[in-house]
Amino acid sequence: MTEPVVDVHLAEDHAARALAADARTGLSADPKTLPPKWFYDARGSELFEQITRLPEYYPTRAEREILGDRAGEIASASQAHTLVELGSGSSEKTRLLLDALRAGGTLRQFVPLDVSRTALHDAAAALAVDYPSLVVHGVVGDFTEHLALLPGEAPRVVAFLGGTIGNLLPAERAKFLASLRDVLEPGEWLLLGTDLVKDVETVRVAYDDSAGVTAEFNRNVLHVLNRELGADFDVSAFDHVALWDADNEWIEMRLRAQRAMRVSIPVLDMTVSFAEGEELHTEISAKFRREGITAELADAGFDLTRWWTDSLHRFGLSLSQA
Ligand code: AVJ
Repeated sequence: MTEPVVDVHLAEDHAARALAADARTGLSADPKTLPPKWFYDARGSELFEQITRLPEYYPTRAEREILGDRAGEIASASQAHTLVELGSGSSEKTRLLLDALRAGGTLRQFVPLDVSRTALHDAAAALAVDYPSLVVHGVVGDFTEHLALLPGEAPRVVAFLGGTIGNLLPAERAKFLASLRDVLEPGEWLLLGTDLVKDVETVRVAYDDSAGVTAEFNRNVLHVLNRELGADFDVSAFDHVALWDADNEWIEMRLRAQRAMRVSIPVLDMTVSFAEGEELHTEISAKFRREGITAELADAGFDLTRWWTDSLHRFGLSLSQA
């Protein structure tokens, strides 16, 4: 691999400012809310890796099964010169796509976009050995804000995997898909992973595993606030809650205060009170149906041309054209 280029579209202190702003807004709201992107410090990313290996957490394995079966079809349909990956996917899934595009003879460039500069450098270093002729052009940025700057020679396939689109609220999803469509040329591609609606218990235990890893992952956001904002959350005084919202067809994670408390957040010059049993909302993870996601993509100007699921119909992967 030639020396990787990394464009930085985030100021050095962007993360610190964004976290402070999100915490101020979210902890003043009713109900209290924090965006899920703040789970992923080094410890949170490691806990998420552990989650992907839990027996109850099926999405990662289901999506990998689909990619293993369909990467060749994705490569031949798209004829992509550039693979763009939004968010640091597991390098294993990335490799399935890179291998297929290379075998098809079209691959030239890989553009990973992530908020974490270290995640990008690690990804680039790991690929350097096995893809010597691949041009890697990493972008440090937030996929909800920095799509306009996506480099890469057309036609591109933009991969947004893992079901992460389900962490956005419907209005945020619509905005994200429309802005992605805006930056693509007609004929370019979106490869989108979406977890599917299924029996409630299967979903619930995927977000409330028996080993308690997801509970630790959820509580980790309070450690992040303690470290980054000087807060004094008693992390062990919050219970992990995962509940299915049948109307919205999403699973919600919350942190429930075991007792009344006051938490001081010096960096924000703020004190936050929790009532006993009060719940801090930390994540939604929407589950999709084929018709629903097809319509959302169409509304944004994408034509869903291929749709695949794993053998147990738990997860959907769609290939859409701008
Ligand atoms: C990485 C966003 C796809 O929503 O399933 C895992 C994160 N949250 N367990 C998901 C997560 C709780 C995950 N995504």
